[in-house]
Amino acid sequence: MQEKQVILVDHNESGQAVRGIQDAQILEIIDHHRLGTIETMTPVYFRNQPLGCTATIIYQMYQEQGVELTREIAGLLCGAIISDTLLFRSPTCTAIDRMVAEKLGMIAKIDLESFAKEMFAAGSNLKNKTEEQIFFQDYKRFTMESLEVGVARLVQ
Ligand SMILES: [Mn+2]
Repeated sequence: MQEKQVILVDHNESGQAVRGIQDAQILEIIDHHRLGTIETMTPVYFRNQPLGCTATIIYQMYQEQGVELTREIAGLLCGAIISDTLLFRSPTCTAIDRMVAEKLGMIAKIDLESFAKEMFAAGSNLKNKTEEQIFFQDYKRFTMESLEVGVARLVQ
């Protein structure tokens, strides 16, 4: 059977990847997190930049390839930057993230402040969610030496 070919985006830890990742062929990794535990069988295209959001890297790749962004894609990438950087307030946010989000906001024709407010309100709405759903909402697994560690947090 032909192995599935995957590109890991926004993560590089095997514990955070989709189930069955050990049987897949990883073609590329595009990420902004610390280096984790992924091992590959072959050399891969690996792009890791210390920015506030992977969407900022994706925007750069669009620019490098000379591909125009549609309004929809610009809106999605902009939303990702706002979410990851908590509207530029997270300590990992850089001036590049901010500049890119502003450009994307212009293409998508959205006002960043009000868009962010709506997004955060929707994201922190716990109505109709079970305790389990709330707990695992932002759950991430990390491998530290021989330990498997899970971190869950609730951003309010
Ligand atoms: Mn991210």
